[in-house]
Amino acid sequence: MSPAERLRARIAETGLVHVMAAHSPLSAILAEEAGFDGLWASGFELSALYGLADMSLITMTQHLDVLRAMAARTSLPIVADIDTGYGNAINVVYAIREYERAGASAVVIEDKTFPKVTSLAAGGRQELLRVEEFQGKIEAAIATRGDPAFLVIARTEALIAGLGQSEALHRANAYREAGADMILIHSKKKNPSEIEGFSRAWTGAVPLVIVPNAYPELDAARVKALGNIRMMIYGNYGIRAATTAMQEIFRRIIADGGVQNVHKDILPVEEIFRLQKMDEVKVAETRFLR
Ligand code: SPV
Ligand code: MG
Repeated sequence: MSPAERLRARIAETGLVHVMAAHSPLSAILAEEAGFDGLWASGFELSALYGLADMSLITMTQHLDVLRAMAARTSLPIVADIDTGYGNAINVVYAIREYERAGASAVVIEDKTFPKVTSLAAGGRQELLRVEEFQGKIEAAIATRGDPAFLVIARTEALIAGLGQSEALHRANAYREAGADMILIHSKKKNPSEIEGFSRAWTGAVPLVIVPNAYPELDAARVKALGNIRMMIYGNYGIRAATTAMQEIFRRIIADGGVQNVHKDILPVEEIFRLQKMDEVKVAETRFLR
């Protein structure tokens, strides 16, 4: 089975897959060891890793390089966050070829104009594409994929743009008609009311994807009860967790005037050796170095 087929099979088998954001091969390895079903090659996380705002500043090449490196180090299916698809439908054709070749099993394309503005920022300038134009981008993605199991997920930012549920439903239906395999519905409201309302109103034939960053109380049990959400993406938890740990430890090293205290509160280097598969290197050394 291709990774994309495995992702589809896992969705069918469990009814709800848990996809963890990753911004590096190491974070991808940690997500796989923790037991997630897939990886989210998050634009937000990679932008943050570069110390940049998530506003189409990272190039497709930079994103592909990290995705390829993640695919080389894990066996989990990767859902690529390709933002707006890097331009129009022609750019989408090129992007789909490149992402499939790099090892992605799915893409999420959002209906904002390029350059996109990150969704969760207060007062973000959120401009949406004409529905017909975005349908063309979805059709381009579907027509281009080589593996029919490769998932094309259409993301509507109608709620993020403040356009309300009926516009979100209208757009989601139009994207489903264009062939989208799933619809990602996003909200920046601090509670899940918009998402729960959308899910209850959604009678479309394709399942939903959510990214519960702004409304963390919407856990798997509540999601399962809604009945039509099949994928939960933990969209910025990897970079926030890593930043939490580094911020605390770095500050303590300065405050303590050395590493004499923090060393016992962080992983020993042997654990990093394990993640680097140093054991395999040792075997190869014994075998080949003469
Ligand atoms: C990302 O992780 O890049 C996302 C999710 O697209 S969010 O940042 O919440 O828009
Ligand atoms: Mg993103």
